[in-house]
Amino acid sequence: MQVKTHPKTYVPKTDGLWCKLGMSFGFAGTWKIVWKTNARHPVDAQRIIMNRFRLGFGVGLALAGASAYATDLNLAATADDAFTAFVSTSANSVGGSFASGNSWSTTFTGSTTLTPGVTNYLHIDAFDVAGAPSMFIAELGLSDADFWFDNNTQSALTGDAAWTASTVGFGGTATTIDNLGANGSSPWGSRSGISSSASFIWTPGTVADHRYFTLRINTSSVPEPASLAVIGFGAAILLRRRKSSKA
Ligand SMILES: [Ca+2]
Repeated sequence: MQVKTHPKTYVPKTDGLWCKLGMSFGFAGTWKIVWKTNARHPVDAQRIIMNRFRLGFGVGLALAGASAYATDLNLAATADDAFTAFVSTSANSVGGSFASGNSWSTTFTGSTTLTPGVTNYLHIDAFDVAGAPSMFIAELGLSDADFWFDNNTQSALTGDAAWTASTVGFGGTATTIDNLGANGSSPWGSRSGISSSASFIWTPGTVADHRYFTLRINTSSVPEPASLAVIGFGAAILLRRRKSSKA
């Protein structure tokens, strides 16, 4: 284990995680405490930051923004004939769109930042414009381990068992999903930029109907960065009170 010797570096004896605190000065005399840590999980980050306070580093904590916790969802997809991708914090509501495409021979990409601390849902509205055949195919990735798909990894493909589908709407009555073959199979051939293990999928029903595909994205429930900052300020006030009551 590499032991950091920087005086402002907190080194727990057990797991090698460290946290560095410093000050950042802004306009009109404003300032904030900024921090850097090798902890990959927010719970670990919170623990070592709180340890700093217990060590007597009694100042207010203002996190340098929610970016430290941001997890991005990346999508590469196409449909015969068109799709729009949304991300939502509800299985039943559509959420905000972040990617779309309307030409099956082109792979469309998009990325969006997930809402931390809650389950997110990827919703796909796929629809046929020009008649049979019809399909949707996609490869998904998550930028870090704060979120995971039902297969407990940061990667997902169409054809995975975790997808649900409806012809009514998101969260509507579920329907079966037809697996039309792996990427590369006829009539669409190999769609570039999408894993060869991804499958072309659709559902039974009238061709012209919209298909509503959903994939759940899981996370552990953790305090939001804003709550962490409040906890930090609370700890600082407690430390000040203890000091002044001793004096
Ligand atoms: Ca079609």
